Amino acid sequence: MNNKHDPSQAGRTTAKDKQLDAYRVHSEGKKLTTNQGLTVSEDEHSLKAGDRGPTLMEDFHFREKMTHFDHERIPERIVHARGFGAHGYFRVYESMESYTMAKFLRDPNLVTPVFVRFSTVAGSRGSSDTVRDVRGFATKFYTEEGNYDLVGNNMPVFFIQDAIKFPDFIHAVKPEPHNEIPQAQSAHDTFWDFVANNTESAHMVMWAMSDRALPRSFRMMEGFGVHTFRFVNAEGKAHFVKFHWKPTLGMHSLVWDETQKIAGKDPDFNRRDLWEAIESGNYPEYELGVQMIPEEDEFKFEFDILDPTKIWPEELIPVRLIGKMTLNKNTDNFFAETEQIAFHPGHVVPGIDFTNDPLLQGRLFSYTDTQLSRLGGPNFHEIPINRPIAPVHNNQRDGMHRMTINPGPVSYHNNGIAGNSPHPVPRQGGYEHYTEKVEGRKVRRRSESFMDHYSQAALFWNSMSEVEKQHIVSAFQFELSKVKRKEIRQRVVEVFANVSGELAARISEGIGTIPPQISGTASTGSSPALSMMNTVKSPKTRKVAVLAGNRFREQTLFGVLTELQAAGVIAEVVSTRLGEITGDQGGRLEVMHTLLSADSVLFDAVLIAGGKEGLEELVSEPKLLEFVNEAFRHYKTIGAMDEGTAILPQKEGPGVITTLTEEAGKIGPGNFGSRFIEAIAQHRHWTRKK
Ligand code: HDE
Repeated sequence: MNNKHDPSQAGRTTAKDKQLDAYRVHSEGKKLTTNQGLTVSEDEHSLKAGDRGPTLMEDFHFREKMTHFDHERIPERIVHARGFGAHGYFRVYESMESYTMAKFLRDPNLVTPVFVRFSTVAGSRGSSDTVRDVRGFATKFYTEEGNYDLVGNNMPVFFIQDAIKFPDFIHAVKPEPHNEIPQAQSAHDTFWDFVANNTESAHMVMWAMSDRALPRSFRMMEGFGVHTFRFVNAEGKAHFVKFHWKPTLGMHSLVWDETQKIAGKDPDFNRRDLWEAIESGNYPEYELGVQMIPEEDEFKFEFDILDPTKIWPEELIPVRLIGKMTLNKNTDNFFAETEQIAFHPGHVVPGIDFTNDPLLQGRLFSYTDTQLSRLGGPNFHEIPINRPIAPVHNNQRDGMHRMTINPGPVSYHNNGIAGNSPHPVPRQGGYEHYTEKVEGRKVRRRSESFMDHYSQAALFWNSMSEVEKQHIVSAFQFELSKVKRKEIRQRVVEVFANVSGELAARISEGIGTIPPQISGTASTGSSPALSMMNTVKSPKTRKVAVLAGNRFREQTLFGVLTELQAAGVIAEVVSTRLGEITGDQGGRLEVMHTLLSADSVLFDAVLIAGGKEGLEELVSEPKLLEFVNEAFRHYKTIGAMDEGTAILPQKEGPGVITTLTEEAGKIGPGNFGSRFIEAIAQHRHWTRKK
């Protein structure tokens, strides 16, 4: 049963956590055994005929150990192979019972355990985190009424409108089949050939070329259910609904050059960030939002509300924030939890139903099907991470890896021997599908109302700030310049001229294509909610590299470090060698990184401490200036105190905070700390001239 109390206050224990506890095995201080429970006396040497003789077949211990090892891998997910998960809990703010029967959305006292898996889509399990890609955002709610899965992405639309095209789209974006190149990238011929020939992808391509595809952190991106679902209340009244996750830290992205460097310096950048945030008690939070349309208003909009390539602009249909999810516990075991979790948009609870969105309809088949080969059979729901906390009783039996022992002779319905149990529960909590009226001829066709491929792509473009527009143009240019076939590049520019003549003309500059003579745009509308510029700005959990050496100026640095800590900023000292450095008055600081192991791309901001001697030592390493200059080029906040100001590429400008600015010529902290923190909260200083 779900906890009635807040798990963050109670040792992070949820009903799911208690259930998992039954499967956790702690081996500290225990004897080594085989899988049969036999105590092992020796684990270094195989059983041999003589010291230098052959290994014997009868060495059951060797055979068992090696056989298990030989089979330790399972197929990676065909899409979303690289992912990272965490446990948490969800609570609704106020009862949503006038819209939905779902119990976890009706009772504000109910704490529902969740497991979330974030992922990239195209790359293999071992690819890097910071590639240009859509991010998966899949949530399993372990509710009292059974598991509910909200299997979403960090972008609200999709590349295609009908599930039958999914294999084609994925084949096009994955590495090309003849040579398995390139890994985890859309910058290649087949992806862009698909885009050029399947114009329904235009809107989603705009999102994929935007900064949304480069999240700074899983903690700083939105999530979307994408499809239109249905809420149904106890009276049977339905509302169309779209789901949103809004991160309380706001939405923030990396810059492209930075993502490429991080991919080499720390391929685990996003997963490490999530892990460390949870370990240090900075629990990521997301508010759940819903947009709702009463059933009778289905046809009141310019777009078809069932088309998954369309958003419902927030200015038209407001997002109502109805609850909050907090992630507060890392996994104990990546494979057992993150790798074996099986999501499915068809895992629903009473009060949540589907619509006829043809993309959603196809997904309802695919997700169980894929687990059969990935998790090896029909009993994957019995794997601990997948088990509902609600009891399971049915007549399903047997199959690979069956764990449950169902006593008794009866495994059919209707039966007399077992009093007809387990028995269905009509109209008393049993799931009943919404009795939507459906009528039609069997056709392989797309509705006419799905045919507008460009208006919302233009809406997205129009809603961007100039900085975001420039990033989109550069992304198109980067990607298309990796496309070898000239005719594909040309076709892509022609397709996007239908979105905006300006966009096509700007992409064309520098990639040798000829933009068609179109100057208009498919829509003049805009939706400010689409821009990331208007997001929440907070310094919390931002990482600052403190460049300091021996005899650093203690008086100024210690004060600022205290202020940073109070603001929730994480400061880590980078110096020439690990160990401790000593300030000019004997105070000490632990060095976390050397210039050899750290890079500015792994930090949000840089702080250069004062102190002539230490700085001279730092500057003797060529990497030091590169560190500062790169942070500057990536629009990051740079703070410099006292003599540290000497190594700034520019002494003033947006996001450059110094002790000079206030009291020119004088050394002293002034209000440096608060100005530095305020600048960090801005995330990036886009107006900086370089
Ligand atoms: Fe998925 N998708 N998908 N997808 N998807 C899978 O299921 C599929 C789509 C999404 O962390 C697979 O268990 C089809 C949209 C996420 O484990 C597979 C179509 C959205 C994850 C599958 C779509 C998603 C998946 C592969 C077109 C956003 C990772 C492994 C109709 C709303 C879940 C698996 C995790 C995973 C099929 C389109 C999100 C093959 C056929 C749209 C977040 O079943």
